[in-house]
Amino acid sequence: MKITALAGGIGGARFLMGLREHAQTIGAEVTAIINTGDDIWVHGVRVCPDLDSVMYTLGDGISKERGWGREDETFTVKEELAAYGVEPTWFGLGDRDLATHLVRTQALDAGFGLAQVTQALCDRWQPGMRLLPMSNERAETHVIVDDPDTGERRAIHFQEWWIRHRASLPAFGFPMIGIAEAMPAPGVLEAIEQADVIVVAPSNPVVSIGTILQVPGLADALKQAKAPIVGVSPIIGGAPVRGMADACLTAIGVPTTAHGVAANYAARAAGGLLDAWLVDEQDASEVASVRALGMACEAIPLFMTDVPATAFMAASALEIAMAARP
Ligand code: FO1
Repeated sequence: MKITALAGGIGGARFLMGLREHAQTIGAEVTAIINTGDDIWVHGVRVCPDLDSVMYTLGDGISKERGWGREDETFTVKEELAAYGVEPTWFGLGDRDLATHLVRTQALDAGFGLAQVTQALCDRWQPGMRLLPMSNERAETHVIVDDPDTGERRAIHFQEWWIRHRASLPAFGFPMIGIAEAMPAPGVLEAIEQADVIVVAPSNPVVSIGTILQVPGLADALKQAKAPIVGVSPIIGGAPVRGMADACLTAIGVPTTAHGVAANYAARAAGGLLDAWLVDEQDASEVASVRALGMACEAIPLFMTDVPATAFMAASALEIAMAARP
């Protein structure tokens, strides 16, 4: 069986741990298509936060307390850069993490595509699945805000909004600079076409999954896929489990509910993405209204408390997907 997942960073990485566990028990192979809209050039190196969060998490090198960057990390280079007054001082560039960015940047400079570079980095980390960037091209999420100092409305990089401002500035849109010229990375369309099941991880629906869906050709490939597509709600009890998906959903006028996110993705029967949707038991009251959207829906425990719990979520996702096969 071939499973293809769409995922972003921290929440996506945790979900992929469970999906890998379950895939190993059923002998399935997994390809994860990862959001690269968060990517950024800082201090002369290319940083891919979601690819790195997934790679480090699956490779057991992640900082468990932060959910990003490396465990046993130090920030000496960051301190030295700040001593020179070099911006952005708000970006948490770790010393161990820097090695990943240096290797990636040198390979990109040598002309290798991000998909190839990711595969090379994974030779070390052995994530137990194939990790693919959504695109090799640069398409960076920006956020339209009112500048807190001048009051003028302008676009800032997603990372500045997320890290420097903790997503506290009201967002008026999430333009992806360069998305029109982006293409699905090598292997992405094949992973969608050849999948037996496609799983949308409980990542941020706007700036992780929504960005993947904006890569030209990708959403159409999903709509035409033979595989059923199942999503896992990132919203439980009206709130994101972690991260700031609520700030993003509000910005695009979507209610921060399990139903609201399902409606935003929409049912494939209605020209949208999903054949099935898993919600947490706290949101069981929304199951009927999600089914009314034209997709299958079940309520199960969705807190990713540990790998076995997450593996159960993954198993349940595959089960409801196969039952909802279009
Ligand atoms: N998140 C923070 O909250 N503060 C940081 O300083 C920070 C640095 C950072 C460096 C590398 C990296 O791969 C991720 C980093 N993140 C940081 C997380 C990142 O901003 C988010 O994980 C994603 O972009 C959103 O999913």
